[in-house]
Amino acid sequence: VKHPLSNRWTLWFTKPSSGKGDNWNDLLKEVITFETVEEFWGVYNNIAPVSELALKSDYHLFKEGVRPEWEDPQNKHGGKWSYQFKEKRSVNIDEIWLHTMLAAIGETLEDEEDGEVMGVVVNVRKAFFRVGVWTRTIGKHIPGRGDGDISGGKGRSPEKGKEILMAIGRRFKEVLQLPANEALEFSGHTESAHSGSSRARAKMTV
Ligand code: M7G
Repeated sequence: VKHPLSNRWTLWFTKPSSGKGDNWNDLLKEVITFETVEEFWGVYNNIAPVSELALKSDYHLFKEGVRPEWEDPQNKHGGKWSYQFKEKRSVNIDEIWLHTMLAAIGETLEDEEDGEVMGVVVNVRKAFFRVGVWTRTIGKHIPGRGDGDISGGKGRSPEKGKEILMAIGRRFKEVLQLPANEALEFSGHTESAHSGSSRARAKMTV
């Protein structure tokens, strides 16, 4: 018996850059799409754990049809909640990433009708592991999408949009088992793209 997931999910991998000539598009690789719990474990049991990946690698687990990029139509008005684990030696990143993926595919990060969660990401960097949840909106009016088109066309008020994002942040913080005094930060992708890095200024914290 196979247990279907609510959505189909695609795993992506960013290869570490080998030199200067590589651009983002050459490094980002689609790995596999799955739609059942059993297929998820099959994939999980056959890929390298995060703790064994080289520096500058990423895993991205996104809803099928959404590329794990700022430029994707479903991401370009969005942002992400993220946290950097700086004590790389003491943190169990494999367990943290597993819990993050299970929260995504088990749809526990949001109420399903919210339709905000696009995917989850882990970045392996020299000074930290960064784990993030990408959302479709930044919880406010998106300019240029027509009259009254609030929060990406879901007919929400900016207050409601923000509340939904805050709830996702709080649930993600629980998944990461962070102490209350540690802050998860939200930032819009537009800022990330402009600053040339994900280390953009935080708009919300939880
Ligand atoms: P990062 O991996 O988000 O953070 O971005 P880091 O600075 O901590 O490593 C690293 C670099 O990868 C960026 O400066 C971009 O050159 C590239 N990059 C990352 N993302 C998520 C994207 C993306 O969505 N689109 C494009 N075009 N480049 C990206």
